[in-house]
Amino acid sequence: MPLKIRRLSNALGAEICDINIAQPMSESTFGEIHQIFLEYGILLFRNQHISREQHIAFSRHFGELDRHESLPRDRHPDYPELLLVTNRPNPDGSPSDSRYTGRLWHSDLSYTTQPALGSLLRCFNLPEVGGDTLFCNMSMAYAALSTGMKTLIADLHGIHLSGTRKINNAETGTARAAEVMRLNPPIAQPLVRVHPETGRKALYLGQKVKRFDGLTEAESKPLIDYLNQYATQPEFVYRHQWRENDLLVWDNRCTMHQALGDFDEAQLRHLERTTVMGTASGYIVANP
Ligand SMILES: O=C(O)CCC(=O)C(=O)O
Repeated sequence: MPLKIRRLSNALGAEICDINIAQPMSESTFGEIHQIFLEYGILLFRNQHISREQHIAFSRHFGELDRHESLPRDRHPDYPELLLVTNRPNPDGSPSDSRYTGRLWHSDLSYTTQPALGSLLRCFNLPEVGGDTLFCNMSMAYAALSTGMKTLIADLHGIHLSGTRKINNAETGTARAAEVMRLNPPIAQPLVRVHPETGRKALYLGQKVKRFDGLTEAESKPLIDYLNQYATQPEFVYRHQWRENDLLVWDNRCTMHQALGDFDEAQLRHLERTTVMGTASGYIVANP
């Protein structure tokens, strides 16, 4: 029997209903899930009371998992395949390094030469209200551009930086930011990427891009700002309101996302992510 799905928004996303991802899965069932993933860009599985091992095992169906060498401080101490996205303070009482993860529009690991294929984020704890995440469909956004704009941007490469920025006037972790920058030099990525499985073109940008290779920051900024605003307009967006035990899977090759700060930071928000490794893309920039 085909899987039951419920679309999440006009732009992207589908919930796969009535499935327990902890159960052993046949190749044909995963094949169906994979087709839905390629078609809708985001998959939602609700009510997944799974162990960390089961989260990791299910993620492996999508491909080889990253061990998060580019973000060593944010890894789970016992499971390098799990990245913590949490505001739970460290055991010594200091603030969590990952409490502001994802506050800029981005695609995971775009600042490496092997950007992520997909990410599987599982929700443990939520604030009373808010803590939502926005996603946008970058293939849909690309397809709706004018022919002239498509021609103009065809050969541009955006330089993706790994660094963080100040949020709410708080330093997001100077030592962590310095380490992430040292481990991850700026990488130029094609502004238009061809999805290796669907063949569809998609914009590949986000707020970690400050300029295009070969152009100055001042020359690049208007186009970067325009394309980021254009791609994140409501027509292309899905807003996910989390529930505990949600597992959300997204295709980083054709979507961007942003974690919102729309919640009381005194309340716990704790999620854990696996990251599926993608294909090689981009090059190190000598003079960032
Ligand atoms: O916390 C979230 O909602 C999203 C986290 C994020 O941006 C990421 O895992 O890349």
